[in-house]
Amino acid sequence: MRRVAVIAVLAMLVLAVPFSAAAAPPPSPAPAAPSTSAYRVPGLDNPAARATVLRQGVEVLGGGRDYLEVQATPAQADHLRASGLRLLPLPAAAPVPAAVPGLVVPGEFPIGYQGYHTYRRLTAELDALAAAHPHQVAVSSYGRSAQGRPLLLVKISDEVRADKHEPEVLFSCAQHAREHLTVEMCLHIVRRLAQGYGIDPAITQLVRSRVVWVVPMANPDGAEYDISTGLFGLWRKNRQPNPGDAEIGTDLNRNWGDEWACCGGSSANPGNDTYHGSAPFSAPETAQLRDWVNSRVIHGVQQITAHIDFHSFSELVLWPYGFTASDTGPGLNNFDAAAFRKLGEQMAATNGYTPEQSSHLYINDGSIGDWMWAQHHIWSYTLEMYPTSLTQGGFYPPANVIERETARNDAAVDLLLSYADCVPRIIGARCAAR
Ligand code: CXA
Ligand code: ZN
Repeated sequence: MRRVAVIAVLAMLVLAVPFSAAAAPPPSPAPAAPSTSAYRVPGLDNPAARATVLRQGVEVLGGGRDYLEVQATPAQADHLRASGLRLLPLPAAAPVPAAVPGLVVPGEFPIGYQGYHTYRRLTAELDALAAAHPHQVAVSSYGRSAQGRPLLLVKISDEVRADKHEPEVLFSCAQHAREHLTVEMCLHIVRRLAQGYGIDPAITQLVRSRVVWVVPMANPDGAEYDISTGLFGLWRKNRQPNPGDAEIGTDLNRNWGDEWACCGGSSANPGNDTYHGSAPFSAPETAQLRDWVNSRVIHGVQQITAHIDFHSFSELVLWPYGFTASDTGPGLNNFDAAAFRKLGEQMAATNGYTPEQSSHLYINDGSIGDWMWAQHHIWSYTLEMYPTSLTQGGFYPPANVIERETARNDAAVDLLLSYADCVPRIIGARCAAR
């Protein structure tokens, strides 16, 4: 019934009938959990207090060293209060933008967000960049999404058509559908390297000595779904059906094959936002990105040495492992942990983010970073972008922050690129000659 009403409203809007914001359709095309509210939970400066929150099964939206922002049902909120925690009410996680009457266009970003790129606009801009810089930028795909969209891959190099023997660095964005600011981050990286090459000496030097790969929208079906009504849907997962279950989607950043579903850092319930999928790499989006990363092993040597997976929000620099609270783990010794920490701290010093091992935020299993390290010893970081709180827009900051908040990471990106020949150099260690 409601669906019919929504379609009727949208049909009217397509006919360009203005309407007041009060008559807007519900913000979420598919509310994940009925009657949940968002709260900030302060005072979580120790693992025990954080565990109390996470045990309730609330949805974590963001957080820092001593707080989490969560989406909770009334019953969960009561439990948390009963265990002595303070819950500060927050604005809705998916804002209904623009209190002024305006047009809502299905499949487009709302008013105030039109600087963001839909999949179609992203493709067009990348093609234009490749056409303007044919020797430095090449656009291809590493497969297709569950709904058949080409999964975009950008290569940037001084001789993009050659297979050069240089350290390779990967930047990936938007595994999570609603984290649209990260798409802008990846696009910013491509633009800056392409347009700065031959003009800015530091950029020219980086592009000459590295091969840069960019996956600007790892989850295009989810990103498009999130704006499909013209208002934000707070969608996180991909859009793959789950056989035998009405709930849609897998959390791509719980679907990677290292210690998959091992440790309570993901959900076995297809209706949950951190559903890990039916098996490791059950999502076509992760399986094909895995295959492509594996294909960069040449003569037994993985060419990619360093990686950033961009997320939002919380302003954090995170590193493996996520599946264990321990600083070390299989294939990750004290020495590796020290290098991860040192470079993470140095990146954080450039952008003002908070650096920490990812499991210290919360235990997460099946993430991309754990797999990149465990499988390939790629120095993989997760950057959680602006803002730090739902009160500043959460997943949906307005488009007027895009320029500032993407440029904010330029120095961190350059630092990772500059160490990509030998990350342990940062703690004074040496690397084997390539
Ligand atoms: C994250 C990612 C990778 C390792 C540790 C933590 C955070 C990320 C997530 O849960 O996948 N947070 S987010 N963007 O809010 O979903
Ligand atoms: Zn994310």
